[in-house]
This record gives sequence, C-alpha cells and structure tokens, in this order.
Amino acid sequence: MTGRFTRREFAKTIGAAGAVSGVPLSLALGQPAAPKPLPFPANFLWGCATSAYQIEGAVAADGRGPSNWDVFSHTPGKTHHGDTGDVADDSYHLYKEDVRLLKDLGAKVYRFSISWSRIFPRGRGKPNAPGLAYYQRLIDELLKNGIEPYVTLFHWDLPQALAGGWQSRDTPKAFADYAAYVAGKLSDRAHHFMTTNEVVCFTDLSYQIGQFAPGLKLPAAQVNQIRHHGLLAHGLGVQAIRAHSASGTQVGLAENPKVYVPVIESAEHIEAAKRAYREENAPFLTAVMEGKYTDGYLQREAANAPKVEGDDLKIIGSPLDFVGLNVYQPEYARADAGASGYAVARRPSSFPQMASPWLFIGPEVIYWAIRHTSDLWKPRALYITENGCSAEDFRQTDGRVEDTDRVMFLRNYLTHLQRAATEGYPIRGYFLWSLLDNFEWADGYSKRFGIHYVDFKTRKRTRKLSADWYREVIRRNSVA
Ligand code: GBH
Repeated sequence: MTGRFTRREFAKTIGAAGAVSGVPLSLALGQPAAPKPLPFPANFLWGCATSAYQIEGAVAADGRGPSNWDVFSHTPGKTHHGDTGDVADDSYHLYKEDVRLLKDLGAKVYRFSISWSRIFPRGRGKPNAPGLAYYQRLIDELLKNGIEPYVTLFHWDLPQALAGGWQSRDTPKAFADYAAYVAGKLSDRAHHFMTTNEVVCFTDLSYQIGQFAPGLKLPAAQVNQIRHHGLLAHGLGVQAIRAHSASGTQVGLAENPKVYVPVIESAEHIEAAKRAYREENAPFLTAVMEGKYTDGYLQREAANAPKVEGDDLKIIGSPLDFVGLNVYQPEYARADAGASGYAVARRPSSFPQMASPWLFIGPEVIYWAIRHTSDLWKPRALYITENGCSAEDFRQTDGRVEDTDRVMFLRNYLTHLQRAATEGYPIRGYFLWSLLDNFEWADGYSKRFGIHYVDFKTRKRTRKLSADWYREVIRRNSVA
C-alpha cells in the first residue's frame, strides 16, 4: 500500500532506530529502564475539536437566525435541566481566549464548525455579512497563532426556517449553496473543509429515536429517506466546495461509524470484524466510500429502502481528500458460520464506561477504526476528528481539576493510535474532543468533555490535568 512504511523505515523517521533494535543499556546493567517512548511520525497534527452550537452562545448576535437546536432546547423536557445553548461557553465573544488555550497546548490544528444560520439566517437566500465576519476573525486569530483551521460546515444546528428539515430533498440543495458560499469566502485562509458531522446523529437520533432536534419518531421508510438526504447533502457539498474554493482545498467529512474490534486478534476474527464494519455502516460511511448501498442493506430494508434518483449515489460517492473518524466506544465482532460471516458480541453489563452511559472504554477501537477504513477503502488520508470522554470533574479547594480518569482514557486510546501510525496507515492527525466543557446536546451541561473546565456561571476557563498531560504529548510528539 502506498504511503505505508516498514517498522525500520518508520523508526528512522523518528530517529529511534537504536531503541527498536537493541537491548537498552540500562536493562543490560540491571537498572530500571527509562519509559519507552511511543513516538508519532514527524508532522503529526495534534489539535482539539468543538462545534458551533455547543460553545458559541450569542444566539441572537449580529443577525443570526434560529436553528432547530434553539427551538428543541427551549422545548420543555427535551434537554437535561432545560439547558440551552443560548450562552454556552460564549466563545463567540471569548474566541481569542480560546485560541490562546489552543496556543498554550501547542496545538497545530483546530476543528470547529460554522453555524449555518449565522451565514444564512433563513437557511438560504441573502447571506448575512456579520455572521461570516465572525469566522473570518476566528480563522485570522488561529493563523496568527500558527494554528491551521479545519472547518466543519454542518454539526447538527440546522436553520429552523428550512421547512421539513432533513425530510425535504430541498435541504441538501440548500446545504450545497451554503457550502459553496462559505468555501468561496473562507478558502483563501482555510484549506480543510468537512461537509457533515455524524450523519446518523442528525438523521436516526433526530428523526427516529427523537433524542436530538427536531425530536421526531418516524417509521423506517421515512428515516431511510432522511438518511439518504443527509448523504446527498454531503455529496453535493463536496462538489460545491470543489467548484467554489481555492485550488488545493482539501475536502472530507467526519463520521462516527460503529467500529468492530475483533474479539481475538486472529485472521478469522479480524476478517469478521472488517465485514461487520462495512455492513453495519452500510447506510452511512460505506455508502459514502463506495457510492452504493450494499446488497445486505437493501435486502434488510426491502420496501423501506431509500428512493434514489438519477446520479444520487455517484454524488454521494464523490472522491474525498480525507476521511475523518470520530471514535469513542468499541463494538465487538467474531467470526460466524452464517452468510454474513460475522456475529456481533453483546457487551456484559460490567463493561467499564466513562461518565456518559454510552461511553464504554475500549482503547483499541481507535486502531481498528483506522485499520478497517484503510483496508476496505484505501483513503488518501485519515484523521481522528474526535476522541475524548466525559468525566465527573470537580474543582478542588485550590481550584485544581485533577481528571486522572480522563488522562487514563486518553493515554490508552493514544497508545493504540500510535500503533496505527507505526504500522504506516495514513493517519495524519488527531483532534481531541473537546477543548472546553460545553453544551452536550440532550445532556445539557451535565456531562463535561473538556480538557479545560468551564464555570458555566462565570464562563471562566481552568486548565485540567488532562490539558497539562496533552501539552506534554504534543511537545514530545509521543504518548507520555
Ligand atoms: C459526538 O457524538 C459529537 O460529534 C459531539 O458533538 C459530542 O459532543 C461528542 O461526540 C460527545 O458526545 O444516549 O445511548 O442513545 C458522539 C456520538 C451520539 C454518542 C449519541 C452518544 C447517544 C447514545 N453520540 N449517542 S444513547
């Protein structure tokens, strides 16, 4: 595979050939060995991720129009405690402080999203110049500090004015117009754009489970059509960005596929886990990477399968410059004699988890996300566009937040990320979710994912232990 290198070549690039080949002198002398560094390739891109509605606040500033999440969070009973994103971290006003936090970490990249309704308050039509100007200021501030922006165009906050939301086939078209406009205006200074974040979340969770805006519970046929519209928005968005951006602009998306870890790392279970990964993500990442729906998906959905028009699937499968993977909890698969070749293993109730009840801890999931994606589809470049965890952080009397559990979580996941990099998979960077505690959607402010603590009364940011630890990882370019 191109771009993959042998262990020896990799060791050379990181200048650690000696440590790889021989027995360390300290061991030979019977002394305790220095911790073995787990180095990353030179130029590995370390950063943090956030999203607009979760951090910006300022929902009525400078002509921003309402989004589905404003409406949803203000509907009684929809979010924890009735929390809303009205103020959140107030990053709209405090963005310079937040760029400073990134700078202090030594971050090289920052992934943030754009609030569509700041740019087009009614989803389409006349653009709102002050909304765009905010993102120009933010990007200029990042560049001034040597931090490269990675822009997500849609992280779930849909302009409320778009009738029917993702049920309408007009919404993907409106998205393409928005993407074209933003890429045209920002690609002079931003070189990486992601279309959508986690299609399953703004389709299934929003229109089938009802946990996210707009909170509907529709039947399968409609949900499959909504998924299709989500994918179509991505594909039309890729084409729109390419047509309207400066040359050299890199286009991708951020997806959260279900990632299957082989129950045992043996050839048969690895093969089974890879098959599970392809088939279980058939309505989402697989469709994007292959430009088709798998036979398995179409058979399973039968009469409920999405109605596909003209070139839809070709558009959905538009070639990408990079694939972004948001990786949190593991799934497990084993080989099985049935037609699919795999079976999904059920998690025991004792499976360890972080503060969010869904966030099961399985560090090796980050390795398999990269390996399955690479082995199946050979993408040009990969990023981990999100990884991190919630924890029950508390401030000690001296103000410290010692989130040792988050450090444990991150250290273990990064160890497996390092394995993927060492084996030569085209993994270019890592975005830690998240820079700051923020509005965790339906969980409101009850779940903290930040490496900086935010006091939601004063908006004061405080470094957590995990921020100190992450700074050290970045400085050494090695898991510390
Ligand atoms: C990402 O979603 C999002 O991109 C980001 O905005 C978010 O803040 C972050 O992760 C942390 O959650 O309650 O059992 O029904 C991750 C995908 C989808 C995982 C919703 C949790 C709820 C599972 N999330 N899911 S459950």
